[in-house]
Amino acid sequence: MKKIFTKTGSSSESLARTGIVETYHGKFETPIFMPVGTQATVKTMTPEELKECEAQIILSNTYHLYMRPGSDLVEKAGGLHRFMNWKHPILTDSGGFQVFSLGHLNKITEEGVTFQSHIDGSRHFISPEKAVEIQNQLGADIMMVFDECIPYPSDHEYVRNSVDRTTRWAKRCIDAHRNQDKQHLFGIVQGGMYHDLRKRSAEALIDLDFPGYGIGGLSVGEPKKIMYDVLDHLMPIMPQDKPRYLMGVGSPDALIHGVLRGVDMFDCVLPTRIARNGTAMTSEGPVIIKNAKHFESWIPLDSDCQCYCCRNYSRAYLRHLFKSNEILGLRLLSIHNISFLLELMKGIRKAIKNDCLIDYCQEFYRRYYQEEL
Ligand code: PRF
Ligand code: ZN
Repeated sequence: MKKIFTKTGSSSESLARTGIVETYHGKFETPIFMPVGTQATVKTMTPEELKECEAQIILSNTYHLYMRPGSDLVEKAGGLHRFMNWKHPILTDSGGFQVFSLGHLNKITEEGVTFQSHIDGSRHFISPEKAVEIQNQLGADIMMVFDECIPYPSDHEYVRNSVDRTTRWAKRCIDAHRNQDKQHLFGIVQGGMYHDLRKRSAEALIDLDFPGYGIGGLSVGEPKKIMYDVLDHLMPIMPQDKPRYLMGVGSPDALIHGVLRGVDMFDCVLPTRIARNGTAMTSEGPVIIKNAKHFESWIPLDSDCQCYCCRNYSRAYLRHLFKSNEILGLRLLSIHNISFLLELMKGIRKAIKNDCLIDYCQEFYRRYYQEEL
């Protein structure tokens, strides 16, 4: 399999590493956070604004784009990059997770999944082949295999059968993939909270020699300790020379714990979602901008932040925008939160290169959570 990951640094105190991933639309540095653009837009932000926040790769969703506007239309537009005017790397999730969490699931069989649209209730069928065909049409730089994301908790026998089916589906995805030079297809490790099944899933997928691996089925309602335990057992058996992507995870604490265990890529709707309900992530912890205490506050959201929002606007103004339901408020907080997480990842990459990652994370943790790491 074509090598897409080059390791550029490592940490003597943990499994963390820095690297570069090469794709058809350019390179990105790891560890990285990928802002989520579910419907071919990172909500409220233009591609220029994303670039100014130093986003290097964004994520979009097969399930949503297939339902609306349809992958045929996106293909006619010249692919997702042209359609949404983002010229840099894009990763698309397979729809596996969304079918299970959003649609009204009707039936899972060996062939695939039947479900009803979350938009109009119409019936659809997605198979591994179909998920790959749609992602080939969308033209993302990194595509994900069609998997089953198992709810937490699930019993061992159910998870074992599901893991084995996800492995068989992964093989079918490889066979269906039509654009191997331009689009990299990642496998997804499942296995719930069971260490033996995580190992079984990882080993089977490693045999299939994917260029990179997602770690799915985590952050689905289990206690954080369970997620970190799974990573502790799983990460040491993952290939060193391939990127590892912890799917749907992006709170500051989980980013730090993931990086310390050797995760390279993350995505999460958290920064943009909480921005739209008026919560900013700052180096001193979350700020709820509507709080009365910001009424006459002339300081920026975060005095350590250089983003467009923090360079130009006071908390008092941002509070006013949110109190008045002005759209600019949603935009400015989204810009800030995305910048904040990307800046955290940049600091993490620098700390790994200088081999002072634990110090960096402890310092961040103390300021953000007023807690020890
Ligand atoms: N599978 C896929 N996408 C995902 C997940 C998964 O398990 C998760 C779980 N956190 C988020 N996104 N395909
Ligand atoms: Zn800012």
